[in-house]
Amino acid sequence: MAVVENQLTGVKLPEQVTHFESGNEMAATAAAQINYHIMGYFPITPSTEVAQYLDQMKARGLHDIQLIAADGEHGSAGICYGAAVAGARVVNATSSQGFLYMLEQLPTQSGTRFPMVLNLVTRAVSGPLDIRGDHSDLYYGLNVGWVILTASTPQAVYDMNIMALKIAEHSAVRLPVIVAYDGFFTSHQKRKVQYFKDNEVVQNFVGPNPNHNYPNISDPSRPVTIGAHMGGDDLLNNHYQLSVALEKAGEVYEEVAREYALLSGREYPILDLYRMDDAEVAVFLLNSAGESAKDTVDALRAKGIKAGLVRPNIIRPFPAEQLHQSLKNVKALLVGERADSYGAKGGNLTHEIRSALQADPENKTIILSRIFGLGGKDFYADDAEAFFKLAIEAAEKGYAEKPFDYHGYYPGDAKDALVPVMEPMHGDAFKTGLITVTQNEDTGLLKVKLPPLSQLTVKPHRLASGHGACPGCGALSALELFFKGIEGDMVVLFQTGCAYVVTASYPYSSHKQTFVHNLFQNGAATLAGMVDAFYELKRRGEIQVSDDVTFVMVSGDGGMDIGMGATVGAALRNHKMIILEYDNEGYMNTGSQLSYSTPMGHMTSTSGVGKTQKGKKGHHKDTAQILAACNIPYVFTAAECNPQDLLQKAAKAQWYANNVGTAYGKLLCACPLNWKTSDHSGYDLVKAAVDSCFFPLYEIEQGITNITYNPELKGKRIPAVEWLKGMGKTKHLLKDEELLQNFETEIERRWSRLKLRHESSLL
Ligand SMILES: Cc1ncc(C[n+]2csc(CCOP(=O)(O)OP(=O)(O)O)c2C)c(N)n1
Ligand code: SF4
Repeated sequence: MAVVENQLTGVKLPEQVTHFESGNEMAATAAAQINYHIMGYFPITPSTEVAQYLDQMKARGLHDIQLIAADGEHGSAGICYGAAVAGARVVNATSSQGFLYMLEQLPTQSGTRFPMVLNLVTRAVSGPLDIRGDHSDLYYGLNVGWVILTASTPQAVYDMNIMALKIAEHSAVRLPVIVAYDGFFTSHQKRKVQYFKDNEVVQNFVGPNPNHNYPNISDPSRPVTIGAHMGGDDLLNNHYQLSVALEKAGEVYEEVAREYALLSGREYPILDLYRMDDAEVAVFLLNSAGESAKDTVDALRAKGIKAGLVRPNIIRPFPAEQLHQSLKNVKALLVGERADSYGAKGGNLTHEIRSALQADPENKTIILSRIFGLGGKDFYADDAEAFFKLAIEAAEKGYAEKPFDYHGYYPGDAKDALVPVMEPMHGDAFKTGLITVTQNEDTGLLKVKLPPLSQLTVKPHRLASGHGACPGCGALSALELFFKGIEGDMVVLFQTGCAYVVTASYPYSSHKQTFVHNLFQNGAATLAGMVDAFYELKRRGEIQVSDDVTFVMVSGDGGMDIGMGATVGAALRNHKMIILEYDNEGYMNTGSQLSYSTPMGHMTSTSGVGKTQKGKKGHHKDTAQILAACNIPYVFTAAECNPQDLLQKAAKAQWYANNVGTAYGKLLCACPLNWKTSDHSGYDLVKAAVDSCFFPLYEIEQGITNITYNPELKGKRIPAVEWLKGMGKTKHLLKDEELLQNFETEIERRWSRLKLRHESSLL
């Protein structure tokens, strides 16, 4: 127990525990102590850990929050909105693309005045993709009508999460609140922190849930209409009220921060003004960089330079008045921003500061703007010194030579250019003529003739060695096997996931054929555009290509959750392409969170096992049947353990994609890292999954189901437990008869239906 008395008042403080924790841990701790009703979430680095920590706590029975794994961030924001409309207390966490993907929902939440708290763990926005921290995501949120608190340390993350709910629910505010903290710098680095020992202290501070006093859907005796559309006057009035409430949130923030300081001993003024009393030159920085630059201020002060630093704790409402007061005597201020407002000659906050100072005709502060630290580029003391040097120069000259610039860029040197280690390959290199596909004149169904597999080794790998997959990763070997069945040129589009991340890390690429990456959930739509444009350009004679190219979208099972809408859309339009899903039963790239394809009871980082939780709830998604219902010409499942079968299906998929329309295939692949197995057991595990009929191998060709490998007829059927006992992620299932029985029953139900379909071409 480090603090017993409030150093401000001398009053005894409630007991606090001192720990060494990260920002994400502290956000989760605050949420668990508040004991929110609902968290709708979707994983994305670096915010994912918040849901993971909450899941682990839930498994230990430490809170009651209903953690709802959404199908994407748009869905997670919808879940949160719906729960808020029901009068529940709601929390969420996201980053970067996730924030952008949910953006559409955010003005509705504020415009209809339903409070909630969203942790925005800031990270660079694509493109190109970079998962490290900057503020480009946060800047998209400046206009959504949410209060925005900026937490610069793990301690502040905890404290502000508690303050945020009280501000959100204050009767004069009734708005959602973002707590923004820096991805990796604050989210992952552990620091000394304190939190209240007793959850009740936190719960008493935030008070009882006031949402029941406002219109919501949870009281059928008081019917309400929420979200009626508005005409111009009403909308203007609505937004005026929102604007007033957001302004009011600034005063409420001060009130709540004061009250919190009395409880905790920790103060969060609107502006953290470091040695600003008599500062003549200053730097303005958000969040963690602001903390780092304090040492530089001290060093400059030691040299007699009147330097100071401004770091806000809240940016919505924007603290214009406080800034203009604090900058009264400052001759030059450099505003460092981790996001640009392209073409505006300064990031958003630069312009907001300029406009704040405009209100004071006496103010003569010269404002410089520097964009720095994008994509997680570190900010060191040298960088802070460079910022102060620019401010000092401007103060001395009375003007800024270059008011706006980027900091830290460089032209590169020709001598550092990488020499390609291999040339991309195409055309004949990938054509063996050994695979033939013919169509039966009567049935219209395809027949594939394959050579002995050894002969196909003449076809080069399409993925170069040296990629970064884990040892024993089944995804890349299964993809390579599938590619062996495709003759000629391909254009591949990978959605975000392990297979993309480990094969295309700038400036390297393992792809010998044309490769494109686009947003996690939008691959099928993007490839649809590519393929149709390709055929249109060809039809108009604008491109000369002798042979058709095969277009393939590659996605993990997670990508088929968030990207299901785009996938179904592409399938229903029947574009000439293959959609290939490698199913490793989870979101592995982001740290093994559950996907809808994760089987029931399997342990992931968001379906933990403990006193009150037994792995994933609900059965695995039957994606093949969903795609079959789109009536595309060809659907298949395949696995590396039956290579001949897989290659036949690849050849058929190619024929259908090039001649008819969409083909979809699902490959089961081992992920030794997250299945918690040895590196060499992937093949056997996938085979066991197939032989237990958990993952039956079949195709649906022009609507006709055909089981291509029947372990029962071959006398190879095994109980599912034989498969499950081979993996660390399912060890607990072996001791749980009820769960095991439930799992086996579902496998049997799906397998029996498949057999009926196989027997009747009408089903
Ligand atoms: C809109 C959006 N939300 C979340 C993410 C974060 N994200 C990137 S890859 C991934 C998981 C991929 O899982 P899966 O498709 O199963 O492929 P795997 O990594 O397992 O190979 C997630 C959650 C993102 N990039 N964009
Ligand atoms: S985490 Fe799993 S899927 Fe990803 S590269 Fe490693 S083994 Fe492959």
